Amino acid sequence: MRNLAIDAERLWGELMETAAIGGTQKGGICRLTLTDLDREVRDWFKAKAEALGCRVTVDDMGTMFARRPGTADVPPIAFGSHLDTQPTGGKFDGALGVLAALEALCTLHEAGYETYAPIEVVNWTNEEGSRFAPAMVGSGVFARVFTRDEAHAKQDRSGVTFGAALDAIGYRGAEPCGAHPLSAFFELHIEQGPILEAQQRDIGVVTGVQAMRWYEVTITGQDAHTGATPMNLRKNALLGAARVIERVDGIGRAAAPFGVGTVGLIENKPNSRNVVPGEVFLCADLRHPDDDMLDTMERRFEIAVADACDGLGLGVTMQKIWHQPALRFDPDCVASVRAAAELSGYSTRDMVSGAGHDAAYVSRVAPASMIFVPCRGGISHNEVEFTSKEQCAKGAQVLLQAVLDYDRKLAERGRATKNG
Ligand code: HGY
Ligand code: MN
Ligand code: MN
Repeated sequence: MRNLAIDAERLWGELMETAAIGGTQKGGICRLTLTDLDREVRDWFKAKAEALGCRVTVDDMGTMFARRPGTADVPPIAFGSHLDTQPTGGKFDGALGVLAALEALCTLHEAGYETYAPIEVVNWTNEEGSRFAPAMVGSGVFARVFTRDEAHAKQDRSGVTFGAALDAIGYRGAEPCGAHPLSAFFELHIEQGPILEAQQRDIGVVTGVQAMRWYEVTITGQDAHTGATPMNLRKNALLGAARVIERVDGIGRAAAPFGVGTVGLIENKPNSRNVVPGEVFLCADLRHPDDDMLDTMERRFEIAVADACDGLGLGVTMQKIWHQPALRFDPDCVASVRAAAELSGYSTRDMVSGAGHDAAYVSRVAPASMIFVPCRGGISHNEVEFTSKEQCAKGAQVLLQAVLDYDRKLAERGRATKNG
């Protein structure tokens, strides 16, 4: 087990190869979920996994499972992440987790190493939540947080439903999402923040994920002529939105050092140079490691929206569309990650994830944990996102060894049960 080592060059080559599927001028990736580009990278993943002798299955949310058999008839130890990206995503967010798992499985295959449990690489559908909100909807249905039907009915901003988009790329599988027991799940991901790089640590041992909530707000005023309408007669929805955006930033700052508040999506109608805007749609994102503190932020947000709109005679509707509580990962899985990093001789630090990940939902139905590697300047959800070949390789090596460590524990438990 000790001398099993992933192939850093092969992993890097596949990261760069798949980054070209939806590659952008600035070196990032635009590969939104359930688009033709998503289909293309899915087809690439399926072909690679089948070439390694894996059986690839797809569930009715489009999530893909590539299974390598083990010696025991137990649920698989899974590892993976997502292949969809943000519109201005980077090369590593999600892709590193799927391709490192594929690389680890390839390493086992080439060594003819027999694991106790089956090993399964997973590509979760729609982790980003950019085209279809909320985020992590494939793993969310898998964990029964959302129903399959409500997920399929979600519409993108042009009115296309999730279900129709899934059918359009031919990835609506037969397996009911969630009818797929797992012994454990491990996810490798770039940190997407500045801590590991600043502290020059190789590996983040992720012990949990912070709480996060999304709110959709529609502010209504009145379209009017920018030249002929006196200032005191206006109902300017965009002015109301500007005040809300400022207040959301203030709510994040007031919850320092861990609270964050952002408005990242806004649609202004009619968005014409000489029309006072009559309607604005925006989405607010509030997060904090502590649920009670996030409740306080949520109350402040509700007050801020009402204040901003009442003061300008604007109408407003608001709907919370995502509510993900803070969570802690399974101690046994976390211990396997820690043991794997120590075995590999890498420096570590424990951390709680600021970003949401599929492992967060999977942890509701199977023991799970995560591994982080640094990213340059802590920048992610940005085309300049970068993690070095060496850092990717260290993460993949820890992922491989963590799965083998957990597999050994499962085998010991299996033998103990057998011997009664
Ligand atoms: O929103 C998130 O944290 C993740 O990128 N889906
Ligand atoms: Mn991600
Ligand atoms: Mn992301």
